[in-house]
Amino acid sequence: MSLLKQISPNLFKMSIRKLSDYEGFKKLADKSKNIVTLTGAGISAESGIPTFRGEGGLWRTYRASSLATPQAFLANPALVWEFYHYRRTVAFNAQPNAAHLALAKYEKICNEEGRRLTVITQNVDGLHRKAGSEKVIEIHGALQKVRCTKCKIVYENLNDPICEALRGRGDPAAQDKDLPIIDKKDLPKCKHCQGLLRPHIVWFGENLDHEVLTQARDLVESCDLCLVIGTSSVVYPAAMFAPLVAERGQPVAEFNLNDEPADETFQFHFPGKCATTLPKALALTV
Ligand code: BJW
Ligand code: ZN
Repeated sequence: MSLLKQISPNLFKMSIRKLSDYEGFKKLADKSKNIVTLTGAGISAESGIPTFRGEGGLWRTYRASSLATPQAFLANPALVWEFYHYRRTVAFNAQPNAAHLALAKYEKICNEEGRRLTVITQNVDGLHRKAGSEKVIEIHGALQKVRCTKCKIVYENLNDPICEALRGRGDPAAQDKDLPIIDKKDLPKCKHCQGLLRPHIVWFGENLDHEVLTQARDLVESCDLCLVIGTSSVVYPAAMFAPLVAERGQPVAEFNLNDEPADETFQFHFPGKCATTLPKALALTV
């Protein structure tokens, strides 16, 4: 809790009101030429996709952070594939919400006016593209893609289940000990070389794709407005993007359930569910 909130709740409320100046934000957005939005799990929460660090962040008894590692895949590829089979099914069946749709609509308005809006997302659920956003940089990969552990090729695979052995598996309420073990030879195989496939996701301790990171950094270094939507801003390198924009003296607007901004250098903070606050801030009906 901030010191201001503790010593003067009224002053705190006034400062929050100033930070959530919807009219001021809209005026600024409409004259911005190169807008970057950095999104995280919170933007998909209202589409029924659990956030990582909130309630529902567990699968069976596992934290996502213990399964989303190269070590976990090496030790137990069947368990990690069960987890991702479940995540793929949830994401493939989810629909974009008003926050995704507002960004897609505002990108079109920007295009018509010779301005630019790009989504840099940490999410792997594909909902920005489903909503119609065209300029999307998926810095942590995508559930729709697979990568071969042998020949390294990356390709789209939308099959659900991705292989017969995973049919009916992945139930988050099941217990590992009650389920037959899936043989490694029955896990998803590369269509080119038959090597073991893995989800095309950036796991903890892995580097982001160099080209993708360069594209994201270029935007962070050149944008004139940054929107930070539904992210806890704790995972690097994404966590440093918005503070870098603010350091250049450019405005940052945060949309989060939290009452307080993640960084005191942010110019705007809109507390609440972003499916409500974002369309309101952009004055769009979706
Ligand atoms: C709402 C809402 C609503 C809810 N409306 N808001 C020390 C310092 C610096 C770096 C490191 C370090 N120690 C280790 C590292 C490296 C590590 C890292 O950053 N760790 C931190 C935890 C400290 N980073 C990496 O490993 C990255 N690689 C890398 O850095 O390589 C070089 C290197 C390696 C090793 C050491 C050092 C350097 C790779 C990161 C890849 C992250 N991948 C994951 C998993 C993907 C797996 C999968 O999806 O299956 O990506 S982690 C997980 O967190 C996922 C997310 O994209 C990411 C960010 O989470 P996000 O989106 O912010 O979600 P939540 O749940 O945290 O927050 C939701 C927010 O929404 C909350 O704020 C809510 O309030 C809000 N909200 N509902 C508005 N309706
Ligand atoms: Zn292969």
